[in-house]
Amino acid sequence: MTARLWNKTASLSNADMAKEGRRLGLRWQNAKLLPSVTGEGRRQPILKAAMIEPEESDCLVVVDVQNDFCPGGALAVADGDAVVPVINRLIGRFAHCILTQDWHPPGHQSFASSHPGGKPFQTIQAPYGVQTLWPDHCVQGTDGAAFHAALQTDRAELIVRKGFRPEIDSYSAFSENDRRTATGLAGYLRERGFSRLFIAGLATDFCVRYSAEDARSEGFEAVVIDDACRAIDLEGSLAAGWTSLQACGAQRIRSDAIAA
Ligand code: VGL
Ligand code: ZN
Repeated sequence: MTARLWNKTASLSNADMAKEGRRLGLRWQNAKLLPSVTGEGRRQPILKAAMIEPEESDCLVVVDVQNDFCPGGALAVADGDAVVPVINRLIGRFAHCILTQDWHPPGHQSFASSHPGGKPFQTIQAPYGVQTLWPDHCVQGTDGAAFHAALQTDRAELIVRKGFRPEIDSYSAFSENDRRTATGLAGYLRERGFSRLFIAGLATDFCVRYSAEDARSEGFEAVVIDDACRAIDLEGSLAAGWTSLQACGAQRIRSDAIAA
């Protein structure tokens, strides 16, 4: 399937077309510059860019779409529930999908309430490095830890739970915050033969970011679906996240780049 990106009256340079292709998250190498004739009879460039058609070796990774990260939840991400319809459409488009679930025991080390005088969003020095303190959230078995009720979870082939060790937080779906303890996901995905991961969910600047970065270090292609994510954005963490994602070779696309 192709998407016609451009058919304006003004002539556009190849560079501008490439820029627009990138803005829309389309792969320039799949794009063709075609001459055409407008109503005014002038030849105009039209960018025809291939939409992404999910393949057998692609897996959609849906990160932490849980009640506590949605409005009304303990660690609500602004507009967090807006990702649900977008992700539901994506789940219908991919042959394979997995979910992650933040899953903390009561009294978890990442909770501000576990530290005398600790305040949410403060940072502390954990044995493994700097750790942000959070409000109590996603406690195992609670409604806050459940997936958003409207999320279509039926076709998920795996649910990865993370953050269950009392002393270690885990943002990434692959590796806990000590950067040593593996969740086992890389091995699972490799054994399943996946090579490209499409990542969506909450929050862009924490669990989505670190999952995508670790996906890259584990040798997977990583594609972050921007409008299927929402951010916490603590002191510039969203901008820092995108910079870091770009540096590690993750792609950033919009969900409408994935064929309907
Ligand atoms: C997350 C903070 C604490 C996330 C999880 O899912 O991004 N953020 N726990
Ligand atoms: Zn957490």
